[in-house]
Amino acid sequence: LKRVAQDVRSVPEEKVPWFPRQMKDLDRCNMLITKFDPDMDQDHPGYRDPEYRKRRAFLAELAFRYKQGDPLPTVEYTAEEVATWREVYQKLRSIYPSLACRQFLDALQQLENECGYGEDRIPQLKEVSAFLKDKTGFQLRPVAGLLSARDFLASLAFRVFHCTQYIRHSSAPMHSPEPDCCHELLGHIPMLADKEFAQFSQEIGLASLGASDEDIEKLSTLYWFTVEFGLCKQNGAVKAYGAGLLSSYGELVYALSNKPEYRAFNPEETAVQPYQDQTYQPVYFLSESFEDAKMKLRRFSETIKRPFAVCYDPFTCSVEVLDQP
Ligand code: HBI
Ligand code: FE
Repeated sequence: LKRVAQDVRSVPEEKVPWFPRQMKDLDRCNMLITKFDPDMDQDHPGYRDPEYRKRRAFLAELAFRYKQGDPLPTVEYTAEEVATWREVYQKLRSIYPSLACRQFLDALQQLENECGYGEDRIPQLKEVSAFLKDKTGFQLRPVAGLLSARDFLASLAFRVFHCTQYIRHSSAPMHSPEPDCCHELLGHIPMLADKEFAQFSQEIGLASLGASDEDIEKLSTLYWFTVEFGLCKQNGAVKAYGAGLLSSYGELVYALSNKPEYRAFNPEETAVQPYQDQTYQPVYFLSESFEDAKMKLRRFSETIKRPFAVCYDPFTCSVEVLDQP
């Protein structure tokens, strides 16, 4: 009863959407979006492949059963899956040195040296999670597919990153309509090993907790144009740091050609820019540095109205909710 009374006091009038307060609450952040999955989307390259769909259902089950704190499931990948990985890895690896940002290249080198990254095998989430934990405190959690923006962003507040464990269909190695392990392991993981970038990611997550649907849409658009498709300046050249670019050969080359339009990253503008999830982006946003992007995002977050403030306690891995005076 006492708790109810306190809750009522801290959230006057407007209803605040539920959000996780402790890491184990992430077990409830499991809302999947099925628009790109191979059972629902007729354009998915695996839609007409019953073997592929069976495999996906098996891996989905592993993710559904996972509870916070469980050991991460190990997957025995088939020869066909490893062949797809090899093709993706070789193709992308060859263009990274000229197109990817410095932080990405440094971390990928470390992952190759210390974490079994390479073209011959698909890294296991367990080993990658341990690597990240050492570098930035981020850890991984398996997920069966595309998660709702609210649930996905909430986990970032706890430095938890949801990772799919399946691989794209072998008929389309250069593109996947949904996240897959190539996207997570090649696109996201190296960046999450960078301290500045890890903090940037967590701050988007913290800003999302209990936010209105409208603000979630803005934050997820910001996430899209930074974490997924962001570019940054380094030594006078434009480099990619977005995971959607770093896991798609075609779009990475396109984004760094002279064809697309670039604009300076500015959260107010970026947050309302319409985006493309079917084809290449019509516009990319360029940051001066992660430090700069983080500061701008922080200022923007302060303009998001919530009837409370949140503060992450790294000792208990929980979110403290403070009443705003
Ligand atoms: N779900 N599994 C998964 N992986 C992502 O990268 C992902 C997601 N859901 C939403 C999302 N990314 C973002 O594009 C934003 O909507 C937050
Ligand atoms: Fe992603």
